[in-house]
Amino acid sequence: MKTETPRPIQLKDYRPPEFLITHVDLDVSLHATRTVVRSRLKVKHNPAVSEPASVLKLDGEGLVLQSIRLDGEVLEPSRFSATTTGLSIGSVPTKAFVLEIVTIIDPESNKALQGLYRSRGIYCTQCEAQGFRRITYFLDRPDVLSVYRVRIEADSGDAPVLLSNGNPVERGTLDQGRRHYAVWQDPHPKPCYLFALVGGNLGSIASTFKTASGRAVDLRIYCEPGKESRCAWAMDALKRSMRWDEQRFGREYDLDIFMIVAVSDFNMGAMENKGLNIFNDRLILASADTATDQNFEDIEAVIAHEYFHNWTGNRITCRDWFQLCLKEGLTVYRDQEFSADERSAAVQRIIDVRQLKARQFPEDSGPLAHPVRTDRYIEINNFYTATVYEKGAELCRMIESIVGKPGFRKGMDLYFERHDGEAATVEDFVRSFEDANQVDLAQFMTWYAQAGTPGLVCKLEWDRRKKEALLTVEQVLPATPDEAKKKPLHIPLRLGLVGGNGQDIELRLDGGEAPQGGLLHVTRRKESFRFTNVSSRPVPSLLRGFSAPVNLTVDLSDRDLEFLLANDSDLYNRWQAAQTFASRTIIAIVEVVRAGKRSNRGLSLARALGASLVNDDLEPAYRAQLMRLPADADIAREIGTDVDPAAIHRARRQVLKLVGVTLGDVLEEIYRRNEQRGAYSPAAVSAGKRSLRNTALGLLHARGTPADLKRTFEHFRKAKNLTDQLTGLALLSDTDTPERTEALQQFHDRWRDDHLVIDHWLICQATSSLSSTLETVRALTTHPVFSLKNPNKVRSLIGAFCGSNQLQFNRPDGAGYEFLAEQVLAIESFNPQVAARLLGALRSWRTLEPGRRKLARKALEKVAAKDGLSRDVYEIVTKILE
Ligand code: B3K
Ligand code: ZN
Repeated sequence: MKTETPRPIQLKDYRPPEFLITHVDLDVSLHATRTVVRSRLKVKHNPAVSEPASVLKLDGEGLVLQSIRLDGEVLEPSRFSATTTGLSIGSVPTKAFVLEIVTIIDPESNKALQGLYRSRGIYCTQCEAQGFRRITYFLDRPDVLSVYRVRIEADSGDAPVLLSNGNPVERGTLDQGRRHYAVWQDPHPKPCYLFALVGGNLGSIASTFKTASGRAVDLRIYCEPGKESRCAWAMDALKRSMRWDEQRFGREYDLDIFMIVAVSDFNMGAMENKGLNIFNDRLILASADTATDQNFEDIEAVIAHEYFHNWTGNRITCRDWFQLCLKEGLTVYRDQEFSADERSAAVQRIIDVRQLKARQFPEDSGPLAHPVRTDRYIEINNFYTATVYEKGAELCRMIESIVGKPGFRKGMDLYFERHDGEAATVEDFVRSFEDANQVDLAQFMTWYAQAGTPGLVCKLEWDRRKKEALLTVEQVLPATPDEAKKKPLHIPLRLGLVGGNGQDIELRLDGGEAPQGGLLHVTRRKESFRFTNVSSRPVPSLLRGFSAPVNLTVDLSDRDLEFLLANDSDLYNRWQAAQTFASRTIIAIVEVVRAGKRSNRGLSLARALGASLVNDDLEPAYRAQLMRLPADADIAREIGTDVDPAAIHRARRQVLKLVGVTLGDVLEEIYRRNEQRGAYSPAAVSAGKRSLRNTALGLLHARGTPADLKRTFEHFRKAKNLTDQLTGLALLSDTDTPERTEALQQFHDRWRDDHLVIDHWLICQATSSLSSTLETVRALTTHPVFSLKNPNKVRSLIGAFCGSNQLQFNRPDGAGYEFLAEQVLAIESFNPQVAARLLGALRSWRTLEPGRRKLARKALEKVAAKDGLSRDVYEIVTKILE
């Protein structure tokens, strides 16, 4: 059967719902293969729709319908029709009515992990975006808000813990204790995508939190029995998040209990269900020997993110899925701010921008480009993207720059005041900032509607005689597949002019005005700004703090970059200067390498980095960021066309080695000085020291001497925490040595029974630069620790190979692409969402050199040719090939 071409859903077609469901009473009787769901819905016509409809159309997928009653009467088959996508009921009463529907579902065989499914024996749900329709017939759209009462029944032995949203109201036993039940009531009206249910044999830890107004909230984290001690960090992060939201945004928690459940099979990171967050267990469980510093950091950030959704997403939800950035972009902005406050603001900004450039910029410049508020989709799950999340967060940050921090808080307060309990739109959000601050954000709205990363081409001319500096700024707005001609944007451009003494020159515009906080508002395609009283030659420090998500071009010499790296008062821009210097150096070498010659560039870069490396005024975590060269993929993105991943890899290696050799003594000293003393702590300061030390180790390792190899192996062997152990393992895994074999074996033997730690072992092998990597990855797909059905395993092995191993995935023979196509097709038959995401690894295939490009196309065409493709994969593959 050939798939029917799926039709896109469009924002312009949005209509308010004809019916509302005010109350939902669910009774779920859990059984692994035959769960019975009885729903009782109070339905009414939507008063906002003038013409009352007579046909009620409910969404439903994969349900076995048992019975329907309307106002207590059994509905005859002639009154309704059920299809594979829903249920239509004709001639419904004109007044409010009650609908009772009984359906049966099979959680055990649900491998798409949407709706109700079982993960290692635990029943759990994932309803966002449209999973609720796999549990019962419903108006599965975010602008239908209902109050829920949920009764769950299960075998007492199979599922002693029964959870749902809201507050617990009742529990009891049945059938002489063989079965039991629990009833939960959630007083806050919510869309069905925030519904959750959990049942299983779970361990837990408990704590309490006293809110600012003095209410005690019961906190619980549930996990696989025996792993409770690994939940402590998550609990700590939760309490810090709750406090932060009170202090920074005046937002208190609003139920008596807040629960988190960690499960092992989860399509993404976590889910913000009201009062009952469900998490991928890799984002909950952590201890010194089972989690890396990065894991600890991720846990803290995601706990915060999901908790913050309670206000931005749950109390105020989205009117429709096109408004996804309203909750996601804003909540990412909030979690980034939290991390900046909890850790180092400068380092946090660098991490966030690095990620934005690595994930969002390629999306925005390729076939999958879409506006932050997308206006069409075939499968909404394909739009939980870096553009919606990370660029969406940048849009909030730009609003903050425009109205100032206090103005941002005023706008947020007004947003909560106006829209609490509602399903809102991006317009509602932006209007709150306009009204609270009397600013006009009409032009700014274009950021939400226009895809593509703007280029900002800047030029600074200094007139020594007049003591004036003229900055010209031009917006270059590249076409994207959906739109050729673009409008100029309102770009907040933060800048400084650094004088010869290394100090910022006081900014004064022609006309006397001093730009507030160094912020210029660029609003036209081309404009210029004249600064007066500039008595020494200024070096421009533009886009400080990365004040807008743009590609900056400015003509700076290597010496200017070195100067900024040493002097810029904006720490973000110092780091940016180092990155620009490094990528410029590597790209120059790539060209020489491709011409078959050798280059000896890189010494001045190494020396410039060396000067900052010994600057003890800079915190270790920051210095570690400075020393991290742009990744292969960053360089490929900078090059942009005719990309040869092998040449990039070689050039980058050469620079790594040169830095290692040039700064050897200093690096050895740093390595020695920062050794961990005392017990492990995941806190930012200790993690920062480890990060610097491990960066030093990597650079020393790059020199490639036997002594360096020995140091790396000893580092691995003697490690007292997983961060150090894995740093060693990853470096060894890149070498063709007996040490590699031994280290991998040791790690495997120690961790094979720990399904989270062993994922790192898969990642290390999948990201190795050895030419045997693809064969290794293939072999690992049949290893006992691997399972295609578990998304974490797929991401750790296949995702890491295709997404993070530029060199081996892009083998010149195309075998990497073929492997991806094969895996995507295998996975999509049961989990289309995960398969579609994997395929994104080929989104930049058109930037490759012709040989690889041809082979990548062939692999994509193979995927596209499959009959009966899921909507998820169909949408991605057709766009990528277009
Ligand atoms: N809102 C969820 C993501 C749901 C993804 C559905 N495909 C987690 C988050 O962003 O907080
Ligand atoms: Zn989110």
